[in-house]
Amino acid sequence: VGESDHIRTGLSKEQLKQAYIDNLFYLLGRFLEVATPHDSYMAAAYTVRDRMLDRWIKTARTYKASQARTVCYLSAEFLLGPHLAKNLINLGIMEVSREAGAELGLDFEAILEQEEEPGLGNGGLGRLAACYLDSLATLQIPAIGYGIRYEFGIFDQLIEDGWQVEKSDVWLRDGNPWELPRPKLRFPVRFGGHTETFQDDGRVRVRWIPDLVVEGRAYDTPILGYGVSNANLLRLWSAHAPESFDFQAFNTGDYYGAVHAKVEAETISKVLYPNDEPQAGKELRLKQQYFFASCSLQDMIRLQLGAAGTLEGFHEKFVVQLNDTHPAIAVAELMRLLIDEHRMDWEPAWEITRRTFAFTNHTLLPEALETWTVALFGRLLPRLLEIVYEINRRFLDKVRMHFLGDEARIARMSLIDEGHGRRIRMAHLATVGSFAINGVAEMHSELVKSTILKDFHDLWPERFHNVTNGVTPRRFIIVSNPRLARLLTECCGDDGWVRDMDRLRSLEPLADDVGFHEDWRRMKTAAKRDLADWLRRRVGVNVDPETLFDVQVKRIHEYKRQHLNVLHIITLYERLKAEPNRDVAPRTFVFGGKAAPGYLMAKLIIKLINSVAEVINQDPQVNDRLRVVFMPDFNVKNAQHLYPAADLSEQISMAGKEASGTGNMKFAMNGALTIGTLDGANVEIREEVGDENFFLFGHTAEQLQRLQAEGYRPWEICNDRFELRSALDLIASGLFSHGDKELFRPLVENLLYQDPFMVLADYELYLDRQTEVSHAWRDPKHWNRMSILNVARMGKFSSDRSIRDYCERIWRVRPVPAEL
Ligand code: 26M
Repeated sequence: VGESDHIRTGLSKEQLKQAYIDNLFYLLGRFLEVATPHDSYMAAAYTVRDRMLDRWIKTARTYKASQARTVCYLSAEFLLGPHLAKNLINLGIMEVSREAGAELGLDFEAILEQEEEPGLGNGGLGRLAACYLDSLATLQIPAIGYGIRYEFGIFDQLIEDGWQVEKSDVWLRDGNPWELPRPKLRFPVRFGGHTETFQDDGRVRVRWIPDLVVEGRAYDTPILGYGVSNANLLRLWSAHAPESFDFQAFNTGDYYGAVHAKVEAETISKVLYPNDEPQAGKELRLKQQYFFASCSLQDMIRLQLGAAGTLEGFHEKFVVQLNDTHPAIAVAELMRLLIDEHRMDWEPAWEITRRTFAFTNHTLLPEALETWTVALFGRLLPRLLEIVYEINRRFLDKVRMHFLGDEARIARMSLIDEGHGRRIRMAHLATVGSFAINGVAEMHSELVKSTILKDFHDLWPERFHNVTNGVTPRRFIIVSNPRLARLLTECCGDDGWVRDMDRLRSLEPLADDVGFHEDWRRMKTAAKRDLADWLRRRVGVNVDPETLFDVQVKRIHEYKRQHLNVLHIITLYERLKAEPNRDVAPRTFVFGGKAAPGYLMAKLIIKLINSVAEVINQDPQVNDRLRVVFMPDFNVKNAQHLYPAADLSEQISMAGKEASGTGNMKFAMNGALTIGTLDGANVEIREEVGDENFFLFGHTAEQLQRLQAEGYRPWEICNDRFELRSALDLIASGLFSHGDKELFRPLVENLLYQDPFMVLADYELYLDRQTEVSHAWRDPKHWNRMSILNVARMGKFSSDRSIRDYCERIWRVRPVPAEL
């Protein structure tokens, strides 16, 4: 029997049917007639997984034999989204599986719907990591994703009485068929205690005596490439008490103490922190960071010693990308492992370390830059504090020499901020320990060099790079928008665009083709009907697919300015109330996004959106032309329904604040037009699609800076702008809060008297541009032309391009194709 005939590897319809029934029977103990939808999902998942394992093993063999450098992507978050559909696509068996399902009498869509997504991330940063895993595998790059196997991912969002309510995300409840536990792959991680020096072979060495040891256990998930045989590895660490604890308890009689230690150990990987910016340095968060950094490095060292028998040349076999500062502690941990555990001297250890790491910054917001108090850091990781001090001492000597004792600069660059109760600056540790530092969009990378890391750029200009973010067309076109995918394949003659998105340029000539416009309109309308159905069933609201779908979905943050969008809606509402027959383009406004549970202003913005929705949707004078919907529990699975249906994508952050944005890319590559500021990757999207196909508005980052420097007085803007004042008054009047004048006061007063993200400064420009959007909408031919050109010109924003940039400019790695 040849391999392709095998029940676990074959891709024909008959083989898939056979394998499904086999898995249903032998893994789930069920048969077709009694299988629940969840049983069916599990059997389907195992059927797909079998086919992945074959590729995975062969890939591992190929990589090992090639001796190529491995990219290790260290990230506290991986927001993968549902696996099943994505893996069917990447295996190239979506259609044949659908047919197999039909012949078995299964409801294929219902099976896909069963999957609970692994929400192991907050938003952009975690989703980017997932897109990069997809592209790494597709580009056949030897790579491992390393992270934390949180038992509870990002909370599920409920909306009750317009307020966000958080529910814990028990994603492992029904089992996870995509992962393989590796019980024998485990590493100890120490916490607390103290250090001692001792003599060893005439040299002084350091021993760390911890008061807690936690064990990290590996759980592996295969990550398939698209249309290739390569399958890479995502290895997530779960925290446990080492088995010896139980014996200790038995011996000392301290049963309670042992149980307590076990609970303490297991707490480390219990829950994802639901903030997308760090606040009050939480001890558990630092433990999580060190835990997964240490396990991952120990694993790399194991692999290196297994293959080469020596740690010399480690940096030639591994390159470690730090996804923001969350894993930056790895810089000090690799030093510790090399020096304390593998008895290396400082200089060669530092040489290896500095040539191993590269660091990506994802934010400029000062409140989001991670620091840890020396007190907490030293108590939890005493040996690592010593190493950080030594890295700093040697580094500052260099700075002193280079800038001849420029004391102010030395204080600014130190790894220790002495100004605010002594804190370790993790971005500085990451920068000093890396051979390359990058931002995530052109504008952001320039700002990194000129603001937060300016002093470092003065010292090492050659280490600074830009790699503009991208998103995977596999998930965000093929899985989420199959109609568009089919159309694109038809136009291009084949599906080559999926791996080479620049080929979509061949659509440009069709932008004026009447027949093609008809196809485009049909596709969009169908997607909008699907979304309308979904919203009716899931959210209980009716929307009209004929209206302009105006969508803003992303985490709720003041800097992202969802409230600017709301002010536009209220102004439209007031205009219609004042002039009921006024001719406005009918719109459906869709919002979605989670607020950090402790971020009160963000939660109040959600309440405001829902309150405005309640009033407007019930007002018969306007509700044929205005509708407002808040889609609860915005996550990857739900998001997939939105991108295909959006006409207008809201990317309206305060200029200079959004590092890149990636939702902006997902919308534009599905044919939505963007209304946006000159911020993050918006700048580059506009460059690519053309100024005339992008609704730009707002002050530039420099203009806003100048305004602020001159003394920004938002209330004065209000005095001049009647409609703005009136919109704020309407909120304050209690119209949207059943007469309660207090409810939204904090929000209104914040805008009037602080307005830290300059919403009011951009209000008028935003409204004017929105008026143009409405005019443009009235000319469907023109609108469709713009929409087609957006899709045709978004090739740059495939994460394949981003990963190629990393490979060529930073990692210096090449594809290693695996053969089946
Ligand atoms: C840190 C400490 C404690 C708890 C949470 C955190 C934390 C978690 C996520 C901090 C930041 C986090 O993410 C920031 C983020 O998502 N940044 C976004 O990254 C995207 C990918 O580069 C960009 O497109 C977005 O512009 C940027 O906001």
